[in-house]
Amino acid sequence: ADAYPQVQRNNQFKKLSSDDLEYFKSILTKQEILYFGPDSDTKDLDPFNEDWMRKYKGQSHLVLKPKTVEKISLILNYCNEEKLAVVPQGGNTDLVGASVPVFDEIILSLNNLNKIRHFDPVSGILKCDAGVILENADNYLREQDHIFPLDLGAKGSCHVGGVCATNAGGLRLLRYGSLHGSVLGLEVVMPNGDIVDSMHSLRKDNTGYDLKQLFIGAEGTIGIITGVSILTQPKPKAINVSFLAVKDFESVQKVFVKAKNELAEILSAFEFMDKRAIQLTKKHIEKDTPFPLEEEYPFYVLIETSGSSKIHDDEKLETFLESAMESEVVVDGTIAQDNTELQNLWKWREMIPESSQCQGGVYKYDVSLPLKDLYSLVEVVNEKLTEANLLGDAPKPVIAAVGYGHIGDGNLHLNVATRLYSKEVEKVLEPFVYEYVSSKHGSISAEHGLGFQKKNYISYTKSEPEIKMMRDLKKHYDPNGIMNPYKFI
Ligand code: FAD
Ligand code: 2HG
Ligand code: ZN
Repeated sequence: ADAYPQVQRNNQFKKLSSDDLEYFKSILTKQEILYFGPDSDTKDLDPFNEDWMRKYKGQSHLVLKPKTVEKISLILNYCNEEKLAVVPQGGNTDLVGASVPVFDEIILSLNNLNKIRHFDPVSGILKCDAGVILENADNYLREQDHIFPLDLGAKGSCHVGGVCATNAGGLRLLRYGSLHGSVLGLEVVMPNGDIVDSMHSLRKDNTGYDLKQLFIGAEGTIGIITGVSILTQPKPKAINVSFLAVKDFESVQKVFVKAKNELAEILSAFEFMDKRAIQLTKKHIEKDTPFPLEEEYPFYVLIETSGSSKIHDDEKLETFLESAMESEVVVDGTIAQDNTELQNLWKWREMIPESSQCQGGVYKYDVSLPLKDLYSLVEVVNEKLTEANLLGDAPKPVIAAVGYGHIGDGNLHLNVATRLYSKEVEKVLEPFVYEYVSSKHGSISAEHGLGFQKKNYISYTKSEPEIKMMRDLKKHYDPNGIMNPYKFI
């Protein structure tokens, strides 16, 4: 309660009793229950109570890790009857405080529901449990000459069900599209314990409402996803990565247009980062940057191509780069010569979230903005923090405010890396960032969701009728409000 003075525990939720525990023990094995009594230190539950950024921490004493869908159904039915609040949890890599309890909610972890169910190599459709780790699903698919249609830096921990619950976008959305398109079916346990089997494997199915969409991006506020049916993609035979330096943000946009036109069907990622993001990452990973940082390169772009013919793709990329450098849209560039170099170039992009988080604290804003306005947010935030005398060498709290993200999706990540979490810094940033995004007709959450962090700010992007419709849906399916309370809805 002290940690979150702005919210009160809802006393309509029951506090866990010994009878409740006895019930859970009667349906689960010892390996499926992690419990620490009311007077005990819950330190061993920190990995479940605390989020990846170490910004949010709940006080749950109980983690349930059921191994079957039927047990999840029994648990939810009981919690609903008894009015015990529940937080569904996947890999706990969420970045908006959605995956951890706020008070004493029971954590329902999907860690033990982790089997691949079926793969059809002809259609490319994978069916798996929600708790399969994304990287494990991708490795399994690679053995079958396919890939998962989503990739992100947290792949070693996040779950297939977790990425669906957040509707994660990731690094190749521009090529493979959103999960709203590639997920073909879900299996869901509703708050009353009903199991809704909607594990379809049809590309086309226009028979009424597309119910699975209700759970994709719902952040565990309506039901628990237990199974996922998803269209996967053939494994590309040739991958190239090129890292480019450009002189201003206008050139980032010019390179993007050029890449769409000239790399066309083989373009699989178009990411950008500013110089400050690279400086921060260099400090963290202690490696030599692809280009000397003394050069005045304010922006960097990572372009990936994926195709079926190496000779064809190499030629296309080289021609593209030559002409981009000739026309001075690109001022410097390198192409990975082998897989190790390719991985190293990707590191300069994928390590930014960790590099901005590990210095003490980080304020993360994940926004959609029209491309022409995308970087202006980073500039105004830097100005505001400087004006407030909060940015610079210690003891100032802010180390750097950096910008990077998925240009192909119009998605900026603004990370304000700090030496500690500070209310003073937060006050400068919020609600300013949300107001700014709203004034440009953007979205205050492009891909990470709303969670606890943005619970009070949804109206900056959604209208009153839209919010009402969401509330009505929530009330209808979760009348006792037990699913992931205190979050955005
Ligand atoms: P959790 O963090 O455990 O949970 C996320 C939300 O989903 C919570 O609300 C939780 O209650 C709910 N939930 C989880 N599992 C279920 C389920 N089975 N049923 C119902 N609800 C459930 N996101 C992007 O979009 N793009 C990126 O490129 C990206 N990169 C990242 C890189 C790093 C290093 C990190 C740490 C995070 C990144 N993210 C990114 C954030 C992203 O939201 C998560 O990594 C991922 O989507 C969450 O999956 P998870 O299994 O960890 O879910
Ligand atoms: C990414 O694109 C993720 O790397 C994380 O979405 C962004 O940490 C962030 O702000
Ligand atoms: Zn992202």
